[in-house]
Order: sequence, then C-alpha cells, then structure tokens
Amino acid sequence: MNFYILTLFPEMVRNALNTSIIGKASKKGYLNIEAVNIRDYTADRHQKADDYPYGGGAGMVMQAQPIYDAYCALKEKIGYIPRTVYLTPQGPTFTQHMAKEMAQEDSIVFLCGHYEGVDERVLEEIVTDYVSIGDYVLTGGELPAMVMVDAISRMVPGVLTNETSGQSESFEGNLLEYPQYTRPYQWNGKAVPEVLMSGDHRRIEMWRREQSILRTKKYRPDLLKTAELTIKEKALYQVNDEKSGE
Ligand code: 6GU
Repeated sequence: MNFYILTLFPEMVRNALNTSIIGKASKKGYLNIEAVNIRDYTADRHQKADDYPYGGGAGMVMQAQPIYDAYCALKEKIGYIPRTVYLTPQGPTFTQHMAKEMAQEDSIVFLCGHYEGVDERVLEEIVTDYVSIGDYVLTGGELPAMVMVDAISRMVPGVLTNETSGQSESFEGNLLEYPQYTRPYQWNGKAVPEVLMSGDHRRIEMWRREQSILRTKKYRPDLLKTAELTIKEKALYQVNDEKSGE
C-alpha cells in the first residue's frame, strides 16, 4: 500500500515512520511511505508557501498553488484520482473501523495543514475525506497523519507477523484487550493469575473473554453498546442493550 504525505516538515514524518514494525514492513515492500515537501512546489524563488489571511486576523494561511501542484504531481504518478485526507480537528474522529476500511485502498494522500489553516479553495479541489484524531488541537497535521498511517498499515496484509498479530486485540468486536503477563511468575509480590498456568486452553480462553468484557464495562462502557456479546454474556455481566453504562 502507498502512503503519500504532503507536508512542510517531511523529515518529521520520515524519521518517525522508518522505525519499528512500520519501518520493517516498508523495507519488506508491504508499504511504501513517501513524504513530499510542499515547499518544493512553490513558484517563487523565496519558496514561500503561506501568506496573510484575507479579511485579517492572526497567523498565516497555507497557499493553494504549492499544495495543488504537489498533489497534481502525485495524481499523475498514481494514475487516478486518489483518496485524499485532510487532517483537521473539524473532521469526524478517526476509528479502527475507518482504519480497516482505508486499508483496502491502493494509495492514500494525506495533506498536513499548519499555521491557521489552508486556503479553502484547494481543499475543495482535492480533498475527499476530512479526518480528526480526537477532540484537542495540535500544531499541525503531521502527528495525525502518522497516527493514521500506523493504524491503517497494521491492517494491510503482511505488515503484522504472527508475533504482532492483530487477531485478538482491543476493539475487535468492540471489546478492549484482556491483561497480559510474562516472566517472572512472581514480581513485586504479585503472582500471575493461576488460570494462565493451568495449561487448560478452554479455561484460559473463557477467562480472557471475561476479562475483556469486565474491562470494557469498567473503562469504556460506551463501547459495550455495540460490542458483540452473546445473550448469555449480556445476562452474566449485566449489559443492557442500548443503554449500558449510563
Ligand atoms: Cl487532524 N489536526 C490538528 N491540527 N489538530 C488535531 C487533529 C488534526 N485532530 C485532533 N486535533
């Protein structure tokens, strides 16, 4: 899968995404991540990419032309009109469901805004999706773009190996993940839950399922409303349809 990130700070993006699992998957060829410097597409010799806002007010606005030319070069290279995400706190909040859905694409372009924003006319021209990563304000779209690239990449076949499996993890079936333990058996006066030492895989499975449900009920009751629970489980853990946790 190909990710193209339009940014004024390409180094920030490159450094973060060539380490760990994402870096490995890129080296193996499952992912191709390219940071494109918008400044390389400025028309004037001072490489100016922003200007004062019409109507006045604080800060600077990123100009349409360099962004549009950078985008057009990418569109030519990709060969069709790509899905283009503008990172903004004004968009709907990014979810695991969106990550899975976007992982079906062959290529995605991310536009990272900065300063007070981006000239609205270029957004109207190129953006297909507006996405936020949560209800707080960041200084730019780079961190959100990296968050999205990471979450989407994990859903691309081949990126996760057996050791980094995405099979039983938080948000599968809208439940949080069960607690994990490793050696030593005793640490800081605490032992590992006995069931995990039993070797009884059916019991372990049941215990983990129970832990997932209890955790979700405690920390994210909002998720339980749409969690995939059996009728028995709903009764056992007193989860009401529609109104749980309220
Ligand atoms: Cl996508 N951009 C910025 N600048 N701030 C944010 C955000 C995005 N999502 C949450 N806060």
